[in-house]
Amino acid sequence: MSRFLIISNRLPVQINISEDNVEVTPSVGGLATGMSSVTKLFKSRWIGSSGLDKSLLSAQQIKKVNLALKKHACMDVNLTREEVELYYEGFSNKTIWPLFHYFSQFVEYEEEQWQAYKRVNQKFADVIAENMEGVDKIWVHDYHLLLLPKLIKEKFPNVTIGFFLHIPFPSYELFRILPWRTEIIEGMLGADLLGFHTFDYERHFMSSVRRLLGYDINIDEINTPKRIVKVDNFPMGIDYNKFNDAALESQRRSVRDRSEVRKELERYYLLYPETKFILSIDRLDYSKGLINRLEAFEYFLQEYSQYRDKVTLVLLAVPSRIGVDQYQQMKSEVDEVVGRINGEYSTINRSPIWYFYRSMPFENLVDLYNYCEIALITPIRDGMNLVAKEYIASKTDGRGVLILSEMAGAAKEMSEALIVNPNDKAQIADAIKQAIEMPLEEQIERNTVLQNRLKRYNVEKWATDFLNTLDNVRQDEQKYLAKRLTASSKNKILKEFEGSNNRIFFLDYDGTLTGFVDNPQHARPDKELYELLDKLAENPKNRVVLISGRDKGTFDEWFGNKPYTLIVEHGVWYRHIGSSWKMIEPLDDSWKDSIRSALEFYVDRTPGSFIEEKNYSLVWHYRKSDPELGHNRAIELKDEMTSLVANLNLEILEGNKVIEIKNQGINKGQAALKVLHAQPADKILAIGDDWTDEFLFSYLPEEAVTIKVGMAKTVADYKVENYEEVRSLLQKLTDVEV
Ligand code: GDG
Repeated sequence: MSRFLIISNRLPVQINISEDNVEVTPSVGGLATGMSSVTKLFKSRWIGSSGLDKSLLSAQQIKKVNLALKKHACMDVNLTREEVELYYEGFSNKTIWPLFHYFSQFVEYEEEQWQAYKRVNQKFADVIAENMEGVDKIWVHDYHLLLLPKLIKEKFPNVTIGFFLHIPFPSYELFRILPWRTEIIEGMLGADLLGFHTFDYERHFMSSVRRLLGYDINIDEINTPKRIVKVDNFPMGIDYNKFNDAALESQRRSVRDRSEVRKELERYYLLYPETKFILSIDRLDYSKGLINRLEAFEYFLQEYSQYRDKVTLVLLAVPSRIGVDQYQQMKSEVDEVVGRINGEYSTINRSPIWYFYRSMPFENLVDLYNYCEIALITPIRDGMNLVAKEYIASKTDGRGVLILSEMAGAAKEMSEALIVNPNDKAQIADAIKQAIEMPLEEQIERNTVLQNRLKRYNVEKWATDFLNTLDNVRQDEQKYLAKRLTASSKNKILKEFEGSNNRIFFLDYDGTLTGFVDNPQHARPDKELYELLDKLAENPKNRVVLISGRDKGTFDEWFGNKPYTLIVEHGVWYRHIGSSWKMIEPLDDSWKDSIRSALEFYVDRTPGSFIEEKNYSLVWHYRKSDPELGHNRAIELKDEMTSLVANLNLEILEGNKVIEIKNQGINKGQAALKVLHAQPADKILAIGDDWTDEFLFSYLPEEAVTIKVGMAKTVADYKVENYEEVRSLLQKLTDVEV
C-alpha cells in the first residue's frame, strides 16, 4: 500500500489539555471530512501545526500530546510564538491573504516576515523529510505553504506532489506588486499538479507564470525546463449528507429536545408569523464584506419601508485572526454599524439585526441554515465559500433563497441563486425584496437544481477527483521518466554506434545545439559547438546533417565552409558538402505577397513581433512581444489563416514562439528520408526540440535512435533536458572508436 502525506498549516484536530490529561478529537471541517474519505484508501499521515505553544507545556505533557497525535496519524510541526507571529499572522495573513483577495491597501511588505515564512516552509519540509519512508504522494494545502512544493521536490524528485489553493489567485496586475512574486510562483511549480477552485484563478496563475517565467503553456500544462506541471480547477464541495441529515434530524426532534436557537426562532415566529429571517454567517474578515452587507441591509430598510417590521437579519460573525490589526478594527466597525441600524430601526418589541460575535456548535449552525428563509452571503472576494453550499444542503423541503456575491468562487457553480455585486447596495436591496416575494415553487425549482449538483460533486468527489488526476500525472511522469536518457541508455547507444562504419546524425539547431535567445540573429554557433561538430564530422564513418527551419543565407554564413550536409527551411533546401543549394522538390512562392500583408497586420498590432522571410516560407516571430499578447495573437493568426492557407496549398507550422507559413508536404522528415535514400546509413541518430522535429522522428526508419530535447510530449525514443545534455552526448560520440 502506498503512503500518502497531507500537509496543511493546521492539523485537523482539537487538543484539550488539563493537567495530566490530553484529549485529541478530530475536527469536523470541510477539508478534514473530504480527506477522511481518501485517507481510507491509503495509509496516510497528516502533517501540520497543532497550534499549541509548547513552551507553556511540561516535557511530560508534550510527550502525551505527541503520542495522542500519533494515534490520529498526525505529526506536529512545532512553531514558536515568534514564528506564529511572523509567518502566520504576519506574511500569510498580512501579505498574502489581503493581496490574493485584492485588498492591496492592507498588504504589508516586511522582509522579516518573508524570511520567517521561508523558514517555516523549510521547517515543514524538514518534518516531511523525516516522515518520507514509503511515501509516494503528498498533498499540500493552501497559501501558508506556497514555497513547500519546491522544497519537497528538490529533496525528493520522485515523489508526486499535489497542491491546492483554497483562496483566489489574483490577476497578474495584483500579484506582480509582490517583491517575492517569482520565488512564490517557483515554489508552487515544485508541485506536479496545482489545483484551484475556479478556472479564473487557474487562468490568473497561468498568466503570472507566462509573464514572470516565460514558460510555454499548453492549455492546462506548463512546460518548465525540468518537468511538465499540470494545472486544473477542482471546485471544492461539502459533505452534503452531513448537513441534510442533520437538518432532518433536528426537525424530527420533539420540541423539548430542540436546540435553544431553534426554539428561539420558532417562538419568535409564533409571535410574528410574517417575519422572514435573513441569515448571514462568516468569519469576521474584511474579505467577507460584512460592512457592505450591513449597509445594503440598511438601504433595504430605507427603500422598502413596507418590510421594516417583517425582516430580521441574523448576523453570525465568527471571531477570526484577532491578533491582526485590521480584524480588530473591523470588529469595532461592525459593532458600530449594527448599533446604528438597530438604533434607527428597532421598536420596543423587535430589532432588525440579531448580532452574534461567537462561533456556534454544529447543530445550531444547521438549525440556522434550515430555519432561515433567506441567506445573504456577499463576500467582496472569496475563494469558494462553503457556507453558501451548506445553506442549500440544509434546506430539506427545498424552500429558501440564497443571495450570493458574484465574487465568491461558489457563484460559478450556483447560478440558480440570486447573484449580486457585493458593492451594489441597490442591487442587494432589490435581491432581498425579490427573495421575500419569490413564490415557493420557484424557490424549490432553483434549489432542486442546486441540491442535485451539490450532492453529486460533494467533498468526497472533490478529493478523489484531485487525487485521481494526481495519479494520472504520476503515470505520465513515469512515462516521461521511462524516456529519460539515462547513463545506461547512453552507453547502449554508444555501444551500438561503435560497431558501425556508416553513421548519420540529423541535428536540429535552435534549442537543440544552442539555447534560445531573444533575437534569432544572436544565436550564432559558439567556438565549443564548432569544435564539437567538426570533430564529429572529421570521422569518415560519420555524416553530420544540420536540419533546421532557418534560411539558407544564415546557414551559409555560419556553416558554409563546414563539412556538414545542411537542410534548411524545414526541408525546402539541402546542400551537400562542397556543392550548391538544391531544392528537395520544386516549389512555388507566388503566394507570399498575399500572406505577407496579412502577417504585417499582426506585426502592427503586436509590438516586438516581426516577420522573417525565407525563400519558401514566411515566419512571424513573437518571442520578444508581451508573452500573453503574443500567445493570443498567435491563436488569432492561426484562426484567420486556416482557410487561406488551405486554398493556397500551404500549411501552418507552429514552433517555439513562431508561426511559420509554408508550402504543404515539406517537412524535416521527408527531407531526411531523401538524404538517406541517396546514401543509406546503418546507424541513425536524430535530435530535435520543436514539434517540427516530430516529423523527423516519425519518418525515420524504426531502428533510428531519436531524442527529444525538453519535456513536451514526443514520439522520440528518449528525452534530454537541454542543449547542454545534447552536446555532452555528442562529445561522447566523437570519442567512439574510429
Ligand atoms: C477558506 C476560503 C473556501 C462558520 N461558522 C461556524 C462554522 N463555520 C464553518 C462553516 C464552513 C466554514 O466554517 C467556513 O468556510 P468558508 O468556505 O465559508 O470560508 P473560509 O473559512 O474563509 O475558508 C474559502 C474555503 O477555505 C475552503 O476551500 O471556501 O473561500 O476563504 O464550513 O460551516 N462552523 C461551526 N460554527 C460556526 O459558528 N461549527
